[in-house]
Amino acid sequence: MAQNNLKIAIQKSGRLTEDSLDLLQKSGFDCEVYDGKLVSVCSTFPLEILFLRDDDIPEYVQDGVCDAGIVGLNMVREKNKNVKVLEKLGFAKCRLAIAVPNGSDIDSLAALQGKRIATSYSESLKRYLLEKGIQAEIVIIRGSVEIAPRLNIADAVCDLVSTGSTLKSNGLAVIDAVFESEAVMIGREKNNEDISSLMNGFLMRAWAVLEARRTKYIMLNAPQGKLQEITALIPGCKSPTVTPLCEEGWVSVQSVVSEDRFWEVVGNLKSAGARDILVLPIEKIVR
Ligand code: PRT
Ligand code: ZN
Repeated sequence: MAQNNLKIAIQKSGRLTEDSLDLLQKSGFDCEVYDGKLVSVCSTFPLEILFLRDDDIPEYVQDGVCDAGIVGLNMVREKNKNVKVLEKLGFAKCRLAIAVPNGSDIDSLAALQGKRIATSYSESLKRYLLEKGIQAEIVIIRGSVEIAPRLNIADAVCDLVSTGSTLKSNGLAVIDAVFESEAVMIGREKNNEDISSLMNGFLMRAWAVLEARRTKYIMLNAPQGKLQEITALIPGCKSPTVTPLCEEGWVSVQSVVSEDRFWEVVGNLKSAGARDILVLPIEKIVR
């Protein structure tokens, strides 16, 4: 393996793989990927991508086998290694939830006292129950946790839920959530000088893409007399670009709007008199 390359671990094959590769590729880290490949060396940056099982990534980052990793926050919490969450990545969103069979007399966290809960997230569940003062038996199961109540080996389950359809099709309903999760970029608290400098370059490129994904570029026409009112409606818009239009009394305004409040802001702008609102995706933002 080449020396002095930054090493980032991503999941080899699973729910995180495609979005992790997409983020790296959009950030300008071109690499060759094909089935069975374990390491890929980037042609555009001193970076090696290691393809691993997601369970191993927190420990490998902690121990310096790799310098950064993309993994679910659920895995970071479960493994409880000495790693730092550098950035939330906005994909693979889910929550670790506790569910019981429909019709069960367990209807709250408190009612789990003395009951059996099946999970593959035993450490996270153990910490949660301790924090909430609930004493319950944790039944550790690897995979297909939802079936445990039907087999009468547990009264409840604690598993990751995204759409909720797996729980529903197994006749289970959520009664409590342990935490929310999404894919995150992790690293170590401290790195040597060489790795630190590579890491800064790597993160600057990734942040530029992540920031762009969270925002849209907006262009609109506004009556000059309403300019102040209209720009005040654009959150975080300190100095929009304002250009006069041929039509007297009208100006064109350009700014960025965050994706999560987008429709609310556009609705308000329209009501305030903005016209011909154009919205464009942004490729990268470097702050
Ligand atoms: O082989 P390797 O160990 O690398 O992969 P894996 O099989 O352990 O992991 P994988 O690929 O299944 O999941 C990787 C990561 O995706 C998880 O650690 C989470 O961070 C994230 N993620 C997001 C999910 C889900 N959503 C999810 N819904 N991981 C698993 N599920 C499962 C859940 O366990 C349940 O069986 O999907 C089912 C529920 O889905 P819904 O949509 O029916 O609610
Ligand atoms: Zn795994």
